[in-house]
Amino acid sequence: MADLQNLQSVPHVIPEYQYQEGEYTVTRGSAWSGPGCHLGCGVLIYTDENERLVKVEGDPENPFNQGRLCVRCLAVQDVVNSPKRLTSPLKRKREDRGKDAWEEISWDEAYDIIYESITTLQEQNGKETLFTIMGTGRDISPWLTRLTFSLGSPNCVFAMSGLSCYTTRVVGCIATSGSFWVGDYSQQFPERYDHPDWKAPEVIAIWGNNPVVANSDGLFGHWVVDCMKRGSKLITIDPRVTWLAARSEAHLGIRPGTDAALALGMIDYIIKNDLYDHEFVDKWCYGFEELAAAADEYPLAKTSEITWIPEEKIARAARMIAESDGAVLQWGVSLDMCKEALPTSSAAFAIFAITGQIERPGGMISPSEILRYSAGWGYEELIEKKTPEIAAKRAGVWKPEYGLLRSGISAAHTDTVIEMLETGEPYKLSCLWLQTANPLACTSPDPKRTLAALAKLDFVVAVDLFMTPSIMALADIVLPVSTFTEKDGFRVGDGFQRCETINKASDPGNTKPDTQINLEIGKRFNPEAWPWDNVQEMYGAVLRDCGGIDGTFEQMRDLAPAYLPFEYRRYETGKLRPDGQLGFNTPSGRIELWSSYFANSNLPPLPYFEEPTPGPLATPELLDKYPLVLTTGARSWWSFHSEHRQIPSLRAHKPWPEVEVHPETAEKYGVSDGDWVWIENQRGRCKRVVVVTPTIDPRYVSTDHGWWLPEEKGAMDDGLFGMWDVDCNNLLEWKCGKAGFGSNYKTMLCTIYKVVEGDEHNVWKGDAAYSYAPKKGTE
Ligand SMILES: Nc1nc2c(c(=O)[nH]1)N[C@H]1C(S)=C(S)[C@@H](COP(=O)(O)OP(=O)(O)OC[C@H]3O[C@@H](n4cnc5c(=O)[nH]c(N)nc54)[C@H](O)[C@@H]3O)O[C@H]1N2
Ligand SMILES: Nc1nc2c(c(=O)[nH]1)N[C@H]1C(S)=C(S)[C@@H](COP(=O)(O)OP(=O)(O)OC[C@H]3O[C@@H](n4cnc5c(=O)[nH]c(N)nc54)[C@H](O)[C@@H]3O)O[C@H]1N2
Ligand code: SF4
Ligand SMILES: [Mo]
Repeated sequence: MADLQNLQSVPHVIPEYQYQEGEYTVTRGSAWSGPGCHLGCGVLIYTDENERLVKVEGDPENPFNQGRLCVRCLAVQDVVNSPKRLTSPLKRKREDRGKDAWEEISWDEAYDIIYESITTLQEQNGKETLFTIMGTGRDISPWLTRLTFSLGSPNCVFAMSGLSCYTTRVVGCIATSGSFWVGDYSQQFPERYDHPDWKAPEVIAIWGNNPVVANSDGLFGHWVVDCMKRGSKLITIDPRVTWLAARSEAHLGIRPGTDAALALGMIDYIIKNDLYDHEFVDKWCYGFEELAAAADEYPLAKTSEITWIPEEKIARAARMIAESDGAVLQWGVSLDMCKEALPTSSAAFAIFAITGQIERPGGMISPSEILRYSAGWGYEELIEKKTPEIAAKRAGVWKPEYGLLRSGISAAHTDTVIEMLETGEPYKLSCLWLQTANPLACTSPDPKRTLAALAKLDFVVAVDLFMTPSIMALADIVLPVSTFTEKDGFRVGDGFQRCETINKASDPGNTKPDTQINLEIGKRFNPEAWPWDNVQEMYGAVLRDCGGIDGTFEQMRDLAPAYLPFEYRRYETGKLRPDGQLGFNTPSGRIELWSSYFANSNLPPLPYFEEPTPGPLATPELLDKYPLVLTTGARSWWSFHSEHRQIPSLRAHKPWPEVEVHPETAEKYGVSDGDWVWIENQRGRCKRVVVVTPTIDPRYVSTDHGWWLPEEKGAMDDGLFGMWDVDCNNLLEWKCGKAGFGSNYKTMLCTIYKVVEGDEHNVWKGDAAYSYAPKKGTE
């Protein structure tokens, strides 16, 4: 339980959160939520006398980012003030779906239509007929899950196949250790690098992550560089030579999708060479012998053959981790984006468990959080306890092999939702609330299949900052949302141990914050579940219910950024378990290398590797036509997923989608730097500009994701803002791992060839979805 008095605040030179600097009002706050980022860096927001946003600067007094910002925050005024923003609720007739035929309406009219349409469809088809979709989410998770559950539906969906972002790492860790772990960069201390208990990690293993660009999952990328300046050595496991890889002691240029084999190979090397931490393993690990037997199948030579990494590099990296006094697993989404992602995460984490890198300075830590109000808010109260018969209808929970969905996760299963839309079984999904997601141009694989499935819906509401291909194709009602400079809120989560407030600085015009929209709509449907008069009051209730803090939003704002006290080695003091017993929060009280959590969910209890399919070894029959290994979605500075393409100052840096190709490969395929090419495989193709670079292995190509062209015409018949030509998810498929988690976003096969005159656009004919394809280029 946190108490206001227990929280440590940061002394500010100017104590007020809002003050005057010359002609500007400056508002201190956090950059969580749209546009863009997850991270919530400390910002100073400058507004003029008309409450117009002028600029944003990094807050030098905020320990998190210490004044530093990346380009998307520095350009945020161009997004907030963009003439392309949605500024009014819109409606469109059902028969006009796909056409650019919107009519501006009032908020009241929009709410009336939403209330009537959803009520009618729920009366006809049952409450569960409604589902909601979010993408990566920013600060939306609690509000959207509560909205879903308060409307009586169990179906809140993260639109990725296999929920393959973050969830798999979290579940993989919780299944073995009862907690989620992050690297110790001193982020839990307001004094940061000067805190006497902290020491820099000796080794940071950057695995399928590009921290300086992505700043993902609670990590501000600069911290890695800060630690390097304090002596940390790097290992980078990435098919590309990233900026950090070029500064690493060892770069392991892995074949995409083979990370589980690498992890098992490293475990085997560590055990065979007696490099593991005997004391920690004996006292605090369970199932070591079984793990050793599983890893025994991955000797160095075989591991090297699978991963295409030289044996000596694997050995060196394993040794560096094992021999260090403090090593961090700095993992990224690439570990979630293979089909068998759960065993991949457990295997990678096991390396750090058997080498004892847990709960110690410069190792892996699991800071407690001030507020735990993330995804799932209200599931127990509004669905599980109230309507167990509806809980049993949550998409996917009835499948025996998806046992994990029944073990503390409240998400509906995305791949199952697509099947349900296609078959109408076991029940009909008829209405969708889409908030903070662009499934067609970004989140979901196989946009043709996704569109065909979603186009069957009877009613679709979308809540966004901008018009998108998904909204143009599907929505009946659109609600315009406010940015982080235009609203109040909290920044929590990701193992931060701190709480920041998002503080309203600029005029939102006729837009509303997600929280307010969900509160207002929630009240119409189910006032009991939304008893608060305004969002500030709701935040006070959240503080009380989810943080045990008896305080108001305004008090929290004055304290922010506020920190909880932190200590290391809590498994020795009983502070990692709710029952106060020593050890970890698992049935055995130890880190379960053999996981009873997995076993109880009908899953293999030990980590394992499966060849990526399709892949050069799993589907050799495809190799003649598609000999290159394709990885997608490596982040770039200038955009966040499918956002920012309509912001000229950011687009100027990277005007077109790109594919990275090694010089030898470029020569072999007859393409040069700057050429437009098609990347193609058995599922589809997309257009890219070639970037010839020695930083990628000749056998792989890497391309960016989330592309659409807001400058092109948007109507379905005009090609949905060019997305059919440039969306790399055309090459991906809906196919998740055995347990329902993980999908091959980062590992496919492909070929590349030049775009030639007369073949500049995708032409699709035939089934229902294809009829939505552009007319351009059709005969
Ligand atoms: N091929 C390939 N595809 C991928 C990936 C990959 O690596 N490769 N990565 C995947 C990953 S990890 C993720 S998490 C998903 C992300 O997928 P999404 O979350 O769907 O993508 P975004 O473009 O970030 O956001 C979707 C929409 O949210 C809107 N938005 C932004 N902020 C707000 C806000 O505060 N409120 C509201 N209501 N709307 C807002 C944006 O304008 C945008 O239209 O994409 C996935 N897609
Ligand atoms: N600027 C920006 N920042 C973002 C986002 C964004 O769109 N733009 N998206 C946010 C979101 S939702 C997420 S999930 C995070 C993701 O951020 P990261 O976890 O950093 O993910 P990526 O950049 O997709 O991939 C990281 C690295 O993994 C490498 N890689 C590709 N395939 C494989 C593989 O099979 N194995 C291994 N070991 N490495 C591989 C890529 O070459 C890349 O350099 O970023 C967040 N931050
Ligand atoms: S990581 Fe970059 S874009 Fe994200 S909040 Fe921080 S400065 Fe802004
Ligand atoms: Mo993500």
